Amino acid sequence: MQDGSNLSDHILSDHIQAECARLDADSDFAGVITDIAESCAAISKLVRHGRLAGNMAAEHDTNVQDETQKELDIVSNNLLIEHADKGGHLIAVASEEMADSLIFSQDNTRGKYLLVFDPLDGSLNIGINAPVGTIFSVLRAPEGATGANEDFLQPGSSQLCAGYVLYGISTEMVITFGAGVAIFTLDPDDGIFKMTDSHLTIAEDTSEYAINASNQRFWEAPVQRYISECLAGKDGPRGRDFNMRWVGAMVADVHRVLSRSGVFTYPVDEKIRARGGRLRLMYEANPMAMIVEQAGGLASTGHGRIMEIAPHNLHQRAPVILGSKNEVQRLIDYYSELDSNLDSNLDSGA
Ligand code: FBP
Repeated sequence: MQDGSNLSDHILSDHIQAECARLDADSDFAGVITDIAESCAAISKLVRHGRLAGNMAAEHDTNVQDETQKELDIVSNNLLIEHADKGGHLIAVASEEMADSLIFSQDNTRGKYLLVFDPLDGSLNIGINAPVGTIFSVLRAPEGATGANEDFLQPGSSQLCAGYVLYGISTEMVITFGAGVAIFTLDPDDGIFKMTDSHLTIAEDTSEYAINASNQRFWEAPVQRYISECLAGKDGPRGRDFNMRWVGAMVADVHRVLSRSGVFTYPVDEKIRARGGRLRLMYEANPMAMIVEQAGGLASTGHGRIMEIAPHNLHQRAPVILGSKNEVQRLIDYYSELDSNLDSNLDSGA
């Protein structure tokens, strides 16, 4: 730090104040982020207690995505809502776990912001004591907003702030306000998020990728080509060996990409084409895309920038390819080649 203090002397609340001043944002905006941090510290405490806190992997009903909710999904969702409601800085929240937005105020007495989140990403990891996370995105409410679902349907490029909290070996918040990415580690001794990286950047090149390879038979041609070239290693066209990792929680997989470079992909494939992809646009793809772009990486569907998708549904899904610039660009190029071959075939009537 310029003043000679340690990086970890810079705590999250200082950072929020500094970013609010830079953005000329009001105190409600600071309040929104503070409430998220408090909720995530509470979720972290529960996660750290593991089975001592009860059976957090116990199954409940299915959510709007037709996915079984776990106890920790519901508890995390409730914690985020309770803190947001008590804080009083939001018009409404929307969540993976709720079909529709939850409106706190229709009379604009509660700030001008909307919060959308995946309260507990990577739910299947709960039962195996593996990393999980929370992903969030803060939007400005449009003029005349009531907090209804439609108010949230803004492209990722409109996000004011995006972040995630990884409940891993330590609890870390990775956050961007649109001018770089910072990491704050939760100090278990005093419960304060302290800065541990002020300017996270993703290396442009990488030899590591992440994909659920069990879907291989459903992949589109550009993905088949990219992965087969990686698998061919030194003997193939890439001339070097690649490594593969898959944690099965987007937060943990993207965190690895941010920490040591890589490409994370959940592309659309034949199995999930009708749904538009696997990962949710508003509270998974968009916030992660903003973080990755702010760290110098790329985030694409293969056909365009994730953050330029015009959403039509709170829970819509999107193909995701993100991470180290040069590798993501290579995959985009493979998609472009396929698209232009299809175009020229159509032109020639083939
Ligand atoms: P949840 O938010 O329901 O947990 O699902 C999202 C997710 O777990 C991502 O975090 C992860 O990247 C992906 O699903 C894993 O998918 P798969 O089941 O194909 O491994």
